[in-house]
Amino acid sequence: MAVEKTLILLKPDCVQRRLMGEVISRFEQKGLNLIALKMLKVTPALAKEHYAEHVQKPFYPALEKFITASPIVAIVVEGLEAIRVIREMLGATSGLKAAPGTIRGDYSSSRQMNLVHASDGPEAAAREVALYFKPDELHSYSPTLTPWFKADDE
Ligand code: 3AN
Repeated sequence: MAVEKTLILLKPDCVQRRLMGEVISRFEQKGLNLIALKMLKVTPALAKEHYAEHVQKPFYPALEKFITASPIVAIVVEGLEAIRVIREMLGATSGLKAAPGTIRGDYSSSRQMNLVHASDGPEAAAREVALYFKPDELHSYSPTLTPWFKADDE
């Protein structure tokens, strides 16, 4: 099992709706480590880099308007299979389709205002972490509770 880093964004709707603590708590309670965290305003240029795969799509102007409308929080989370685990914790892209018990399923009723972004694979994670953080802003550490989250041979 690989220890992975993944980029999380608490999107403008998450910040505005006072759900930052709730979402961060879920990652902490799962046993994942937050190793970098900052609040920032996404510029149109950063939005185009982040959403490079969507820039040509008809919905992109609305997506850019939304993601640049209000501050976001960027977080790097580290943990075993963190990329897949967190995508599953978020649920489907649309809050209307996301399963109950997932973050979007519990708190979102929207495809655009779906509260949280998470990298969808190892290449995206490496690219996206580098978009928001310099290498010396990442702070890996071993929590003292580690022996209580999983057995040594897992
Ligand atoms: P996820 O956040 O689950 O990785 P992506 O990367 O496919 O989802 O989409 C990112 C954002 O792009 C969505 N939150 C939504 O705002 C917008 N988006 C994606 N697909 C569509 C679509 N078919 N129509 C409108 N907006 C879309």
